[in-house]
Amino acid sequence: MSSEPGPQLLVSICTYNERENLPPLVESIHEHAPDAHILVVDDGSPDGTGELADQLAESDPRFRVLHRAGKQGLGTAILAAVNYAIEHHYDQWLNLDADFSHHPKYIPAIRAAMGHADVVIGSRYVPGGGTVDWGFKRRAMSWAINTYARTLLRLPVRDTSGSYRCYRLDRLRELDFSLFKARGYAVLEELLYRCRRIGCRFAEVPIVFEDRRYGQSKINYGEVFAALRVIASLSLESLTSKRVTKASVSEAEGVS
Ligand SMILES: Nc1nc2c(ncn2[C@@H]2O[C@H](COP(=O)(O)OP(=O)(O)O)[C@@H](O)[C@H]2O)c(=O)[nH]1
Ligand SMILES: [Mg+2]
Repeated sequence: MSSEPGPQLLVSICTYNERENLPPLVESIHEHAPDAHILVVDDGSPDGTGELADQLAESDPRFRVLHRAGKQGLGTAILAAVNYAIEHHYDQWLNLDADFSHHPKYIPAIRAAMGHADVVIGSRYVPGGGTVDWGFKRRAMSWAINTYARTLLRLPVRDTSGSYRCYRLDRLRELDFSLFKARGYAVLEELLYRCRRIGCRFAEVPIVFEDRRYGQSKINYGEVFAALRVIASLSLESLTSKRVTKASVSEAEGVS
């Protein structure tokens, strides 16, 4: 039997008021990915999620916490997580929501699919995937935003808006994150768009998305409209700009 270590995986969880969810979620991640490190990105949650995360980190060497001052949105929290993963030299980065909508039981299948892909999506919209207890309005909204993003950004995947994904960091290191336009939920579509432009291979693994166990959703109409705007602007950019990677920026600026 080979004793080669597998790729070093960082699992990130962005949190805002997820106190009840965090301990069972961490336990479940350890169960399904015992070798992975976990990073919590907390935005000063008023319910004390950040302090709870610090307590967990004291007794768990696989656990890290990033504190940010005040609620700055899921998009920038995800960017902070990828920045951390790149700076700390991990091989793969997997993000999931804190509320058990993204159950850690799918992590092994997602990691297995990384064998033939650079980005693996935990997908609601491939056979075997789905959502539980979603009303018509929520299903229609999700369908609309996915169709919109897929079409405008020419994304070769079915689930473009979920954050349950694993990325090969060597590919993300090629991206120039200073070019990112999105700060809100559209960071998720923008990551796929920029990965497509550098030729990443995508795969989707079915997940069943269940509604959160505790607490409340933080998404609102303001976030949705901001996402629609950013996706339209990226679509325009894709027609005009060749600047996606650090290398292409250097070329454009005449740096060798
Ligand atoms: N750090 C951070 N996490 C956030 C913020 N907004 C949402 N989250 C987290 O992002 C994940 C998805 O948020 P959620 O409200 O469940 O969105 P929904 O599933 O689309 O309804 C959860 O883990 C939230 O705690 C934020 O401003 N900062
Ligand atoms: Mg949620």
